[in-house]
Amino acid sequence: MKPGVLRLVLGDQLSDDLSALDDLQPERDVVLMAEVDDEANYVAHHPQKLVLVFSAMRHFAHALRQRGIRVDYVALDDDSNADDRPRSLTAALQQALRRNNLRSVVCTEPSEYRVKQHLQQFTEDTGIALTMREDRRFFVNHARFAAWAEGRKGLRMEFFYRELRRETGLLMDGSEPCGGQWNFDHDNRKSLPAGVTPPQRLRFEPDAITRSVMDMVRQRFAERFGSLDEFAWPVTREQALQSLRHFVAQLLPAFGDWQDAMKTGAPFLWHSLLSSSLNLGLLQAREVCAAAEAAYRKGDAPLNAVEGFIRQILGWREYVRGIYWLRMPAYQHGNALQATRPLPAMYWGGKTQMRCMAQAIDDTRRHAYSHHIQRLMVTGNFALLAGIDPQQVHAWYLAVYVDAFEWVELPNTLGMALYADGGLLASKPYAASGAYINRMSDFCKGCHYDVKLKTGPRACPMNSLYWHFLIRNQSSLQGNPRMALPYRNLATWSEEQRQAMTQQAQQFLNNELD
Ligand code: FAD
Ligand code: DLZ
Repeated sequence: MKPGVLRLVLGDQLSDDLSALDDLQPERDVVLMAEVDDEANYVAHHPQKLVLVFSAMRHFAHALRQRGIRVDYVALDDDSNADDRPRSLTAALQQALRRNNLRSVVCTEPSEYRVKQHLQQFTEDTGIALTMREDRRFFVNHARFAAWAEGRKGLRMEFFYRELRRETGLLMDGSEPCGGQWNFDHDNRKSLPAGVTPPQRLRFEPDAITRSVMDMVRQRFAERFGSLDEFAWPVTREQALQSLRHFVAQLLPAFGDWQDAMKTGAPFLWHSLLSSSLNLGLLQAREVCAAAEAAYRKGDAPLNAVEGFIRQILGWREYVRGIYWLRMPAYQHGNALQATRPLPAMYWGGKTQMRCMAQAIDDTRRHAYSHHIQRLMVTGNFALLAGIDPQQVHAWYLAVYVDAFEWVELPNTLGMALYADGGLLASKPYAASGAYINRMSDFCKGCHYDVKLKTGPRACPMNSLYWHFLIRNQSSLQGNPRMALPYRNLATWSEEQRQAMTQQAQQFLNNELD
C-alpha cells in the first residue's frame, strides 16, 4: 500500500472540494487542522472573529469525521496536551507527522503571504516533502491575473471585471452585458429616506460547539476589543447556504438602491453579510454569483442590484486578491502619502464626539462588522484625512472584522482607503468632507459638531481635515486629473484662509486625539 499523506486544512479553507482534499484516501491519509497561538495572536483579533474561525473549524472537522475521514484536530483548549501544544502551524505539522507516522504533506496554497512563507520555510528547514496545490475557489489564478496586468499602465478594476464578465458569461446576453451597460453604479448611490426600515439580520444562535468556543475565548482573550454578546454568524456550510438564500430572497432586490447608504442603529442595511462565509470557504464565489444572477433572470431582483452585487465579488474580490499576490511582499509597506500619526484610541473604543466615527466603531465592537461605506468613508476616510500610519490602520482592520484576512483586507486598507499604494488600486484618494457623510447618512443629526461649519470649536472635524489633507498633499495630488475640482476650488483661497484651515485641523489633531 502507498504511504499515507498528511493533508493540512487551514482555518479559511473550510470547503469540501478543497484541492488539498482531492484524491484523499480515508484508509491511509489524515487531515490536520490546528488552532494555534501564533495565528490567534498575530493581530488582536476581535473575539467574534476568533469564535467564528475556531467554531467553523471544529464544525468542519466534525463533518469530515462523519464522512469517515480521519482528522487530527489540535484544539487551543486541549489541556491533555498543554505542555506540548504547538504554538505555530508549522510546529503543529511537525508533531502531527510524527504522531501519525507520516512523511509528506499536501495543502492548498494559503491565502496569506505570511503563512505561505512559513510553510515554504518549513520544507526548507526540515526537508519534508510538502505539495502546495492551487486554490481553485477563486475565479482567477495568480498567473491569469499577472497576464492581465502585464504591460498595462493602470490596473483598473473595471476593465478586469469586464473581462471576467465575458469569460464567465455572468450577466451577459451573448457578447453584450445585460441591460446594455457594464456598470449601474450611478443608480446605486441613494441615501435612505426616513421611514424606510432595513430588514432584520438572519441570526444563527450558538450551538454547543460554538458556546464552548465562546467560553474559551472569553477566558483566554478577555482583554480583546469587541463584544461576544451578539454573536450570530454562520459557522457551517448549511448555515452559510441559509444565509445566501435569505440574502437573495429578502435583501438583494434593494441591495443596489441602498448600497452606499448609512443609518444610525442599522449596521447591516441590505448588505449580504456573506463575506465571512466566503472568506472561510463555507460558500463559493461561483455559487453566490450564480444565485444572484438566477434571481435576475427569474425577474426576482433588478439588474442594478444584481450587477452591483456581482461586481463586488467577481470584480472587487478577485481584483484585490490579484493585486495582493502580484505586489506582495513590497505592497504591505506602502506609505505613499507619508502618514505617521498613531492610531487614535477611539478606534479601540475610546471616546469621540464624532457621531459617524462612534457609530461605525460601536457597530464594529458589537458585531465585528461594519458595512463597506462605513469602512471606506467613515473610519477609512478619517484615517486618510488625519494622516494615520497605514501599518497601524492595517493592523486594526485586520483585527476587528469577522471577514478580515490579509489578502483582501490589505489592498482595501492600504490601496482603497488610504491611497498608500500611490494610486495602484484607486484612481484617486477616497477623501471626503462631512458633506458626503451628511448626504449619505443621518449621523450628523444630533452630532456634537456642526457639519455645515469648517472652522470654530463646533466645526465638523471631517471638514477641516479634508482641506488640510488637500493642502498637505498638494504636491503629490494636484496633478491627478480626478482631483482637479477640489484643487481648482483651493486655488481661489487666500493664504489666510489656507492658514486658518490648517490651524483648525491641527488644533483638532493635537488636542482632540490621543
Ligand atoms: P456586501 O456589501 O454584501 O458585498 C458582497 C460581497 O462582495 C462581500 O461579501 C465581499 O465578499 C465582496 N466585496 C464587497 N466589497 C469588496 C471589496 N472592496 N473587496 C473585496 N471584496 C468585496 N472585505 C473582506 O472580505 N475582508 C476584509 O478584511 C475587508 N477589509 C476591508 C477594509 C477596508 C478599509 C475596506 C474599505 C473594505 C474592506 N473589505 C473587506 C471590503 C468590504 O467592505 C467587505 O467585503 C464588506 O463590507 C463585507 O460585508 P458584506 O458581506 O455584507 O458585503
Ligand atoms: C485567523 C485565524 C485564526 C485566528 N486562527 C487560526 C488557527 O488557529 N489555525 C488556522 O489554521 N488558521 C487560523 N486563522 C487563519 C490564519 O490566520 C490565516 O488567515 C490562514 O491560514 C490563511 O493563510
